[in-house]
Amino acid sequence: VRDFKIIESTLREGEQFANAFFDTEKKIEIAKALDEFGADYIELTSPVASEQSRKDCEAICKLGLKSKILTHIRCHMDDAKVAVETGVDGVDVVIGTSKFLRQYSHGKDMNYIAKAAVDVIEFVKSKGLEIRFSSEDSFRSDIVDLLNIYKTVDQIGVNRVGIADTVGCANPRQVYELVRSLKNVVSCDIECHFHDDTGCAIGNAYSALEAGARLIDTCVLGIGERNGIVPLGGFMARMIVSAPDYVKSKYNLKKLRDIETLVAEAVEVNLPFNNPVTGFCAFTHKAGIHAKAILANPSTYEILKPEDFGISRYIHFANRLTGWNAIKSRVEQLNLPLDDNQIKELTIKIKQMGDIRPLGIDDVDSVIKQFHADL
Ligand code: HCA
Ligand code: CU
Repeated sequence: VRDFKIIESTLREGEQFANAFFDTEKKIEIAKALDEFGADYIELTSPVASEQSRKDCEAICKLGLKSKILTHIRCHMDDAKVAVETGVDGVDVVIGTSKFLRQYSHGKDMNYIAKAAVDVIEFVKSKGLEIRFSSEDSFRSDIVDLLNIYKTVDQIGVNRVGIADTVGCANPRQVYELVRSLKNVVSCDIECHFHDDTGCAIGNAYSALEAGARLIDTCVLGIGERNGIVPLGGFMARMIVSAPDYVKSKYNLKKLRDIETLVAEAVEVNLPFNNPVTGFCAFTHKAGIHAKAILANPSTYEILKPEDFGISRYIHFANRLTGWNAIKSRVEQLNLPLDDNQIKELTIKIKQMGDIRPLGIDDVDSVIKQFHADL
């Protein structure tokens, strides 16, 4: 699994997050940050969503970013006509294909969908823009209907087709099978969009790539409708393990924390404590056994290297699970000359204290200093 691309949708799917309101300035700041990160594509809210959405789309297109700019529209000529005038590099088109969406959303049958798709695709292509066609709720759509529509759009020529797990119902095995089936009927690239309602979004993205998909939709912190989609950071964590050279050469991973902080502040949430890479304890090692091994060789208990993301690891020494190697490392940081036997004796003291109450770093530092002074 390598050679994948990211369609960063914080400024489209992410705008559908409950707390999101991005003014023009904030959108530009986020777009620039994603560009610096190396996002292959940045997807923007439909220009027909609102007057300001259209203006913002035009403003971002004028920034001259390296990332390609896309907008996202319904499979409808009215939308396509507005989209092609915004200055975007490409248009992502989507239409619901499941019985739920056909019945309760747009009310159209598959013949109508095929005809609308062909019209919109040919129109967007005639303007020299990239075009992606995607079904919505792909995993609850009829597989024969799906493969037929994809075959049709692939034959007239599209840059990509997309599948979307709109309700987050799919599991990695189902994803693998659908992408495989799709690969048998289309020659263009396959893009995938996974919601995280059942916690499978990153796993599904990985499975899609294994099956031969090339593009994954992400949002910073995974924000989006309901509980969102594949998070950019967690996805990077997954991929750096699988394709380290590709990921490190292509994406500016040291920007991740800043981008997450920027978006978290914009939508008024905290960085999740258990976030891959940037969660406050993602590189904190606590138990004495872990600390000892980490000090000897970080790979013992770390699959990700914090330095790849510009983050440092932390040895948690102020607790009752600590061990003398962790205390020794702290003593060295404090620049106090204690030998190993003294440190072991000191460690027993600290563990005894830790049995009585939670310890702070300051607490333990003063115990260490006092121990040294009393020698
Ligand atoms: C929605 C649409 C979508 C579209 C995905 C895509 C989904 O907001 O419901 O175009 O790739 O999840 O189906 O985000
Ligand atoms: Cu979505």
